[in-house]
Amino acid sequence: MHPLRAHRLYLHSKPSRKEAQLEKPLGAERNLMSLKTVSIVIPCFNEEKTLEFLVERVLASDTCGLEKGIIIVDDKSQDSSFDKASALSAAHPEISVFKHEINRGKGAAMRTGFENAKGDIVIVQDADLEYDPGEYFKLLKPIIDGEADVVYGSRFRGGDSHRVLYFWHSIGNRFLTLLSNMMTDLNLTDMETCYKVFRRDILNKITLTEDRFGFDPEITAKVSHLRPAPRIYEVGIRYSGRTYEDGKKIGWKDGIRVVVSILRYNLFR
Ligand SMILES: Nc1nc2c(ncn2[C@@H]2O[C@H](COP(=O)(O)OP(=O)(O)OP(=O)(O)O)[C@@H](O)[C@H]2O)c(=O)[nH]1
Ligand SMILES: [Mg+2]
Repeated sequence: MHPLRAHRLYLHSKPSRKEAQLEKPLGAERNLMSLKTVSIVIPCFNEEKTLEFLVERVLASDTCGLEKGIIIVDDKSQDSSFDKASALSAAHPEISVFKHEINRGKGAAMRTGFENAKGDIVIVQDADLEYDPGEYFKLLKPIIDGEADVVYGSRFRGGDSHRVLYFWHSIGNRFLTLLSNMMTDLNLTDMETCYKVFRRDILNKITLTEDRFGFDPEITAKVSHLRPAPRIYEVGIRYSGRTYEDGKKIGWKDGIRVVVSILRYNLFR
């Protein structure tokens, strides 16, 4: 923090009117009055190693004063994920757990989560530890400030730290984002990011059908085709990618499904 600014905070904790306007764009207060709650939807498939730790971080996260509701959707895990999710829910009333009777994929888990999410804003949160809930405040800010309706957290923008991992995987990600951008005419840098944040009213306008990893291109395409067009923002986020030994599951076949979804939801609608 700038030394002068610290001095001001110490001497006069209340900022001048002009400073307050600089920090908060017009509309921020109006938005905070209408936006009270945030739902964090966590799709979970065999994540017993990370689920509890991840949920602890979600519980501790700064959501800019919005009340949190956490929805865990267990996608017929074969490990102890569901039991762990149930224990978390018993200990914390803000956590609800839903269970699929057969494994249906991330997209289907997200549909179950969205149907049960009551928040004014909805955040997608994977159950592994690749993304950091400590960044919610950054992702929420453009919506609370009244500037954005949708925010994507980009692993390829900004100066935050990223674990250095698979080269071809990152080329694949950039290719999928490029193809999606060519069809949607958006200049996203990371269409495949887990961190996608929506105002509830935007989600209400779209119907999702993809069961697996076609979820990301489908939701991106459908949001981009809405009229009036929602205001989409990106913020740079940290990323701590996991290795296949750590439990990474996504593979080249999922990439093909993503290509099919990009073409399908942009060209045939
Ligand atoms: N792989 C997979 N994940 C699922 C499924 N259903 C729900 N999920 C959850 O969806 C989220 C994303 O899955 P990940 O396998 O982490 O996918 P990813 O982050 O794109 O790829 P990784 O690099 O493998 O982490 C995780 O929280 C999973 O637990 C499923 O059927 N398969
Ligand atoms: Mg992951």
